[in-house]
Amino acid sequence: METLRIDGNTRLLVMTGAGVSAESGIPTFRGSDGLWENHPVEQVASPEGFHADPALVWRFYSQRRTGARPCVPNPGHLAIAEWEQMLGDRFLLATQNVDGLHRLAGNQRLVELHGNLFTTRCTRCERPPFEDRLAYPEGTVPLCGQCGGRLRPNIVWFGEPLDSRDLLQVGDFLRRDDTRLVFMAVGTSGAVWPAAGFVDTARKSGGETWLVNAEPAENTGRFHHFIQGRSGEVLPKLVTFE
Ligand code: BJW
Ligand code: ZN
Repeated sequence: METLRIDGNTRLLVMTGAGVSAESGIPTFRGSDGLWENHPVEQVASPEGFHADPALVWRFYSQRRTGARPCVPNPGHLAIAEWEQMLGDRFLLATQNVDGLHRLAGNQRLVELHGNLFTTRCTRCERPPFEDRLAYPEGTVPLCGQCGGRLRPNIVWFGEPLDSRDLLQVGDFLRRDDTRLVFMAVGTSGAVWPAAGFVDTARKSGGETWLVNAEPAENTGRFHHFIQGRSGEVLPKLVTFE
């Protein structure tokens, strides 16, 4: 297997997707049929879906919370946490995952692009998102204790913009010109934007690009290096620090 050499003049942006948590027991999105109880994912992960049937959407997220709660980081997460320890401010992790496992593994220089499964926010008032690990009873929609409005999962759904501060942080890191840039995508199908386009921004900044994935992704051709395999097996052996 190829190895990635990182010296004192290199910065590393890692971008992860559902595949990195698969070995922790969390199902991926497009691996099987992309359906949840016969509903297309877009129906339960979109503002239109929430508007049409908020109780159904809360049932979906309550199940996801119950499924993810007992899961723990796997060797792939732990390797990425170690890279942050080695690199400090020459490291950034942008994840599409909402399961919180990177933080549990120890990553702190972390951007959660699509939100977090264990936080909730109000659809009506400006109250900031708050921690919420509850699975709500079937058929119910929780209401805000401060304004009575409907609460919703703090997740970025299809058609919703990502937080501009998050995108700025990623963009700034990619465009820094003080060090050599390496961009690595792990466990992601490359189907969902804007994360699928980070590889192009990295290349425009002169970065070297790596993909680690169980199968070829939609944008494999955009990467300089593709390592096919499970992230829990590949990542612990991939990087050598010089
Ligand atoms: C392993 C493995 C192992 C398995 N080891 N590998 C064209 C251009 C640009 C944008 C668009 C476009 N068409 C449509 C859009 C917009 C849309 C989009 O991208 N749609 C595509 C589907 C076409 N994007 C959006 O809507 C985003 N917002 C946006 O663009 O806003 C613009 C805007 C601006 C101003 C105003 C308004 C709007 C938002 C996207 C939010 C995505 N949210 C989701 C759902 C959250 C629900 C939830 O979690 O509950 O996030 S979608 C779903 O996909 C989830 C994931 O984070 C995301 C990515 O999936 P991921 O991680 O890639 O998982 P999989 O399952 O697809 O792939 C796993 C991979 O791992 C596989 O390849 C396996 O082989 C591999 N693997 N085991 C290593 N052990
Ligand atoms: Zn409120």
